This record gives sequence, C-alpha cells and structure tokens, in this order.
Amino acid sequence: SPGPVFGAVDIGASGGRVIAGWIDDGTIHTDVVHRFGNGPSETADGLRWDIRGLYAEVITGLGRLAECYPRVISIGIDTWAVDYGLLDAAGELIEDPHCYRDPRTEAAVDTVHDRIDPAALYAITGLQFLPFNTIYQLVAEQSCPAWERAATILMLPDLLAYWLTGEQGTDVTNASSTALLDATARDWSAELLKVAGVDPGMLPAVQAAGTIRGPLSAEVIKQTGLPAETVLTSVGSHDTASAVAAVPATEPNFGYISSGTWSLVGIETPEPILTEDSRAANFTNEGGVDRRIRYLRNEGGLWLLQESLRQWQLDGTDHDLDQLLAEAATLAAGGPTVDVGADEFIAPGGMPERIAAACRRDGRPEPRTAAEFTRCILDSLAIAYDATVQAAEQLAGQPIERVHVVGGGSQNALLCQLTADATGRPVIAGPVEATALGNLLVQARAHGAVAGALEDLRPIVAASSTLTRYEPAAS
Ligand code: ADP
Ligand code: LRH
Repeated sequence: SPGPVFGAVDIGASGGRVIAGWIDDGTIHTDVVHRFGNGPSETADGLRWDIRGLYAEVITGLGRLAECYPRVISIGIDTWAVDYGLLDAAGELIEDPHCYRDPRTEAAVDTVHDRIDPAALYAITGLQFLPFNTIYQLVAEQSCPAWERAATILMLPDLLAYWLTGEQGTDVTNASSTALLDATARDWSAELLKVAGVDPGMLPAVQAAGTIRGPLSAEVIKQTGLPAETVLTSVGSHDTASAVAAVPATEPNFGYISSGTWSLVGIETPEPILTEDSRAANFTNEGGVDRRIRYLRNEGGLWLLQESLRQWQLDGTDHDLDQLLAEAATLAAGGPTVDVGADEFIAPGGMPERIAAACRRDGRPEPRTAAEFTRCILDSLAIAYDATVQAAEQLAGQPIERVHVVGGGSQNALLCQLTADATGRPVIAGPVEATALGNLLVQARAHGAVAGALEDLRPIVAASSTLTRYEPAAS
C-alpha cells in the first residue's frame, strides 16, 4: 500500500471483521484480515452478548492488521445499535450486555409511555418505535441489581473503544438509536434523560463522526504490535450509518437497503421529518454521517432466514445457503408471506414453526420444505421493501428512481431480483462490505487521505466495487 492504512472493525449481530483499507489513485483498496462469528447467547440471566469474547477477536484482528500493514495510522469501530454496557464507578463492566432481542422490555415500554406520550417522544427523537430502543432497555434495567452500581452507560462501539483507548465518548449516529437524543439538536435531550431516569453524568459527550477519540493504550499497542501513534477515530459507529455513508450512488434520487440481520430501508434527507404521518408510518430519523438524516424503516431482515437455518441445523439438517436459494428460485411466485416486521419474529428459537403459525393464523398455506420457507421469507421481505420505498417517497416528497442494496444480503440474487420486481425499480447490489467501507472512508477523510462531502465519497465506493444490476420484470 502506498499511503497510510486504516483499520475498520465492523461487528454485526451475525459476525464481525477487521478490514484494512487505503486510498490509491482515487479508489479505495481493502483487505479482510480477520473474520469471526457473533450471536446472542442464552444465559441463565437472559439473552446476552459475549462482549469480552468480541473484544478478544478485535485484538486478534488488530494484531493481524499490524502484521500485514506496518503503516496503520488509525482504526475505527462500528457495531449494531441500541445495546450498551454498564460500568461501575471504577470503570469496570458490571455484566455482559443484554441483547436487544431479550423480551425484558415489555413492561418498560408502558412505563415510558406513561411518563411521556409516544407522540411527544417522537417529536423529539424522530425514532421508529421498536420495543428494544435503548430508552426501554434502560428503564427495564432499573429493576435489576446492576443498575445500583452503574455509573456510566457506554454504547457497544464506545465500550470497545474505551477498552482500546481509555477514553469515553460517543458519536451522534449510534446515540440517535437510543431515543434519548434530540434529533434536531443532535445532542442528549435533558427531558428524555429525566423520563428514562438517567443522570446526565452517566452518558459521554456526543461527538461528530471523524473526531479523534484518542491514541490506543500502551497495552493495546504492545498486544497488537500496531504503531505507537495509532489513534482511534470516531466513525459512523452505528453500522447502518457507516453502510449508508458508503452506498455507491453516483446520482441523486436513490433509496437504499442495508441488508443483513436487519433490513434498513429508506433514503437520506437533510432534515428530520417529525410529522405525525411519519410517526404513524413508523419511520425513523437516525443521525447520519455529516449531519444527514437516515430516514428509514427497520424491517425484519435476514434474521428470519438465519434463525431458520440454525433451527434446521439443531434438528439435524445442515442446509447449504446457495443450494437453498437456488431451489427457492424455482418455486412459483405468489406463495404465502408473513409480516417480517412483526414482534413475533424478534426473539430467537423455533423460527420455521413461528412462520408456519403466522401463515396458519392468516389463512395462508403453510410452507413445508426448507426451500418453501426460504421463498416465503424472501417474498415477504420484498413486499415489505416495496411498501417502505413507496412510503419513504411519499413522506419525504423525494422520488426514488433506483434502490441500492448493500451488506451481506446483496449477495442474495433471488432477493435482489424479487426486490426489483416488487418495487418496480432497478436494484444495484453491492458492495457486501459497505459498512466497513463507510467506516474506512470517514477515517480516511479525517486524516486527509480523501476530501469532500458524501457525494464525493460515494463515487469512490462505486469506482472500487463490483456492482450487479437487477432490472424489474416487465409487469
Ligand atoms: P450483520 O452485519 O447484520 O451481521 P451481514 O451484512 O454480515 O449482517 O449479512 C449477513 C447476511 O448475509 C446473512 O444472514 C446471509 O443471509 C447473507 N449472506 C451472506 N453470505 C451470502 C451469500 N454467499 N449468498 C447470499 N446471502 C448471503
Ligand atoms: C443493524 C442494526 C440496525 C438496528 C439493529 C439493532 O445491524 O444496527 O440499524 O436497528 O441493528
């Protein structure tokens, strides 16, 4: 690599990677140096993340990064949103963080809505109602013993960053997923902290993506072999914000689907849309890189397929994803569908049975084979995407002429084609690692290796990636 090298740590709910990136001649080059699995663990005390295990993988990945690339100057971290760790007064993590899929927030939703009307809450945060938004999790937390000792709340990327640097901070993109942030002021809302029963001193200051968080600690430098001057740069630490920053759009009027465990479907707007219509449609206004708003809806995503595969494996059949998708593609259109966004699909376990039960209840034929379940999930996703694309267009008054699909799900050719057909718009699929690219580009810009607005960075992604175009079937 000719110039400085950046390291992206990107951890999604289903897996993580450490990727090296550098800019050369107007393109971004990347090299995946480490991959590892992830998923919530069922413990005696609820569904939790093995955050120390993930940290160990980060250290391993950074060690490989140092080994392969001696010129690393900065690293950045993004993970999924809404989850957090609680630190005691000495700065020690009190317990493994809960996973947002733990059903413990049910009563807390009512408690919060008794304290503030959901319409008033939306007018401040612009956040889509999801039962696991951080505000509900924190209120649920207050009846657990850990809360008594809690002095600091750190979102997961910030917890990892704290362990790497000793510095506490957060960035606006992930903070916007908490329902404690004022979407207009882009800072913690004093009113909502009161509603949540959170002392303002428990939360770190909100920074913009691109801020230098601090140098890596001497211990981390020793463990990994990275150069002593390596810094941690705050990126769009919400994985979806990094993914959206790297949507390879070269023209305006695009929609996007960040397709992984979840499908995040929407557009970018300059300002939040906090209207009652927008709330009724359950659209979110999450903070993007560079003061953009990610105006989108969180749809059920490939979780339904991941969980079905896991269940079949537990039941003794190990399905190959490629083969399953090929079989699903041969099935006729117009089969049964479910509402992928329904609460009944949030928790892990028994997914095929829950899908069959939903079909039964709705008077639709039940899928029987693995290929039929797969087709049902993909048809259901495509229908949800179409509804969301249409709603985004109407609510924002912004035309959507093509849909970019990024993330692991962009490799699913059947889903991409069904999406083009359902939305009646061309789909441009790729890159798979958009999140890491967004993470890397924000670092590269902060350190002077590239310049400009997102409109200048996105063409770099387009020029550096292989994209596949799917045309909608003539209807
Ligand atoms: P997350 O960041 O939420 O962990 P990813 O962006 O890594 O998710 O995407 C994971 C998803 O990508 C999987 O659930 C799977 O459905 C899909 N996927 C991964 N590899 C392939 C492939 N080769 N073909 C089709 N789909 C794939
Ligand atoms: C995707 C994601 C999404 C959130 C969910 C918790 O990984 O960050 O944007 O809604 O996880």
